[in-house]
Amino acid sequence: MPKTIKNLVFTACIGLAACGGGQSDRSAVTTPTIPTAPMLRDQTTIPIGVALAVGSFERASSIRYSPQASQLRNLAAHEFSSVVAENVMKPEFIHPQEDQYNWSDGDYLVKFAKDNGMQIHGHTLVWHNAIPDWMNNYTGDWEAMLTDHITTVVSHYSSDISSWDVVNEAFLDDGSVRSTIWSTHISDYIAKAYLAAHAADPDAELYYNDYNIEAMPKKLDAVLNMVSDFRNRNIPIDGIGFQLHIDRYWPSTTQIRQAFSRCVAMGLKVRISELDIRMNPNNTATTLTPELAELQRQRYRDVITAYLETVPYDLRGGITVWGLTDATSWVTGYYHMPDWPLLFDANFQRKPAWTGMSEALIATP
Ligand code: 9MR
Repeated sequence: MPKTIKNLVFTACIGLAACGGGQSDRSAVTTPTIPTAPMLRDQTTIPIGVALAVGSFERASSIRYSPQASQLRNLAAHEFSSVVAENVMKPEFIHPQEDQYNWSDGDYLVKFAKDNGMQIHGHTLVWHNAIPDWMNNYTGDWEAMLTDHITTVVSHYSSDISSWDVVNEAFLDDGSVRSTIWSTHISDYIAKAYLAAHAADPDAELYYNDYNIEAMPKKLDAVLNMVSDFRNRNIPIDGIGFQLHIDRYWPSTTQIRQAFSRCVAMGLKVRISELDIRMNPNNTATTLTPELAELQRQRYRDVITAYLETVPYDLRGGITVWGLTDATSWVTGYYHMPDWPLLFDANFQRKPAWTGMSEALIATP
């Protein structure tokens, strides 16, 4: 596939559209923080995505409400060709009361993406986390409630969202089914979720999304057994999302290649859906030294190369990183230690990690 490096006129247009999405911070239009070219999105024809914060509860990183919102939008629109909501399309935020949906932030993300020629991937319809209280405490017909949620959300976005994480993280690392409100109250809930999503938008690509499936073969066994069972029963599923929340040591690229290959052998699409690479998993570092940054460059390059060499073009659902800058990654808050897992630093500058990803995209069409 030939590479296209788009010209600076096009790049400038993207910048203006990116700044046009909000009303509160027009001054940022005159504050260029973006390198010129080539952008990641121009180095490949597969979707290169980023998870974006949108909600007011994500104020530090929100592309809508943060004081740096316009810079965040600029960076996202220039470098990436695909977006996913880091949080605002999860049930807790999009369906806060049984009779109330909150479309505002999700619609904002969709408009931003469309204004900038980006695809939108939906995340996520069914998960054990980010559930509103009313769902947790539900006393009615659970299957009807879940079907209604899926139908309403997928239908609302059917013109704009072409792929969904339908069920997220339904298995434990040992391959057993995770016990959740859904498994407790609805028999065969995973299959029912895919049927409901497909009925609401027959054109949408439907993914199963999980972490550690690149590293734990028994967990991937469970996912692929589910796919085989679905195929026997005519239940639609198109692909597997490998979150790839990984670190500098673990897992090996050999393990990652083997896991991708197993999906490819079954004709499944494969997305890298939430990529980030922790560089301080043992809490021994206090800064990203040049040596660590170089290791991260190589690690990003090797992981992306593994994907491109293992997954044939037609089965590539794309690569998405889980956040824009190191300053607001979920990783540091979750693990309570310093880290720098993403492609851009706190000042919106490309890191060596960016170079590693770029090297892989350019080397392996
Ligand atoms: O990055 C997300 C963080 O802001 C949220 O607090 C958290 C809980 O909703 O979810 C994080 O994103 C997760 C994603 O939705 C599913 N895979 C794991 C991600 C990191 O925890």
